[in-house]
Amino acid sequence: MRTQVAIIGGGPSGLLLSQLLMRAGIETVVLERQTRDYVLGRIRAGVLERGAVELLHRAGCGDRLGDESIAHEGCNLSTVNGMFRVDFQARVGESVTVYGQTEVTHDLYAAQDALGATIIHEAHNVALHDLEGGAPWVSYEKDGQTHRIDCDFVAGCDGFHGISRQSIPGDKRTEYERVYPFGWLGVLSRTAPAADELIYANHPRGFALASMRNPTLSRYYIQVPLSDTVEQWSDQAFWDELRRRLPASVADSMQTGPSIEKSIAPLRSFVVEPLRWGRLFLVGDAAHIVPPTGAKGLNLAASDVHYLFETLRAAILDADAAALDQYSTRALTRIWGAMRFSWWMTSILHRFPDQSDFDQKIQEAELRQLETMESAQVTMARNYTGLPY
Ligand code: RFL
Ligand code: PHB
Repeated sequence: MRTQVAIIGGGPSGLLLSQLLMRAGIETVVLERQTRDYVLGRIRAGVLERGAVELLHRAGCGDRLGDESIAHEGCNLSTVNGMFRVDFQARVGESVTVYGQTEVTHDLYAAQDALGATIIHEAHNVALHDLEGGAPWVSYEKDGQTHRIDCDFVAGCDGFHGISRQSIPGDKRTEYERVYPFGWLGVLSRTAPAADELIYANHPRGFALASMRNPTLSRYYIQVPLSDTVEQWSDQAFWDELRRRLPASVADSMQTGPSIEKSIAPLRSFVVEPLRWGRLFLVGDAAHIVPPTGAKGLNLAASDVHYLFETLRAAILDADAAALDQYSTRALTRIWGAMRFSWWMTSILHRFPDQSDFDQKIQEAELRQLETMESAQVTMARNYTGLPY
């Protein structure tokens, strides 16, 4: 088989890139290791920046998003001293959009189906070849047979545990990493959200987040030690702990119910540089991971896709080979901005096991500044609603 762009990974990055390229008249093939149902079953992000929303509209898959999403003009931060709100609209004239990653992925699959896209699921042992030359190719196994795809470019959209990043020789890439000493236990429940807007809570027992997907579907998280397992946490234990960490006014009236999904995610900051090796380009979680505290992972994946789409379009349609050199630098500037913000949100909201009294006082001072200083709120609101592309 031959195509112009071979895309490894059929998550949001890979599908959105394929969708934009196909609409520009560029051929793609997407290779995904899992089944479609498995990809659609993953519960992840819930908050979209304007840039991501606009890109989804540009890709022709914004109809349901336009109808069913919820605009949030601010969010709440809860501390031992009470709760305060950061008004995004008042501070920077922006909002965010609440719409689940599951729905985004669903819409992307529907749009890809409508274009007749080639998406090969259950593609195993994907390997990348001759990335440095002018004629790269990709091999994979399916149903016991080995297949070959010849292509002009490879987009590595295969997430943090994919093979694309590993295909860059170790001495040609630099990895920057911070691993946090805790994880998030998340629960999805068919209950009305606890509040109209998200609540990020800093509590002596650990961080908590009250989020949502729609008026009847809620998403909650609590900080847990990395040694905890999902089996240790009954629904009742989860709700009891969440109630302790949220403001009493919210906890007392919060609806609870059976969990539809329950999982633990570790928290990590990670970036690889550069994002290009010959004809391979890394996109989304394959290139970087942020802790979910800033709601940036999916949004960064979208901005990477935007930059790579522009790059490939210029290289393929306008024969502008120089454009290929710009992707990594352009994307990394925005990536490090989101890295800083996600690290900062994580550091002011969680309890660290080795936190000294000094660290504790600094954290309280950070939160007090955010509560009382307009300039601090402007910086937070600008980052949360999304740095410019
Ligand atoms: P994905 O979604 O991991 O998709 C990669 C795809 O590649 C496939 N794959 C392979 N395919 C072929 N061959 C191989 N060797 C392969 N290896 C892997 C995988 O099966 C998969 O289908 O990466 P992508 O597309 O870059 O998208 C990134 C986002 O999924 C991620 O950044 C966000 O979910 C992060 N995130 C959040 N982001 C936000 O912007 N806002 C949020 O509110 C937010 N909340 C979250 C989050 C992530 C979370 N978890 C579980 C990590 C909350 C949580 C709890
Ligand atoms: C979510 O709804 O899953 C969510 C929202 C905000 C975050 C992280 C996750 O910062």
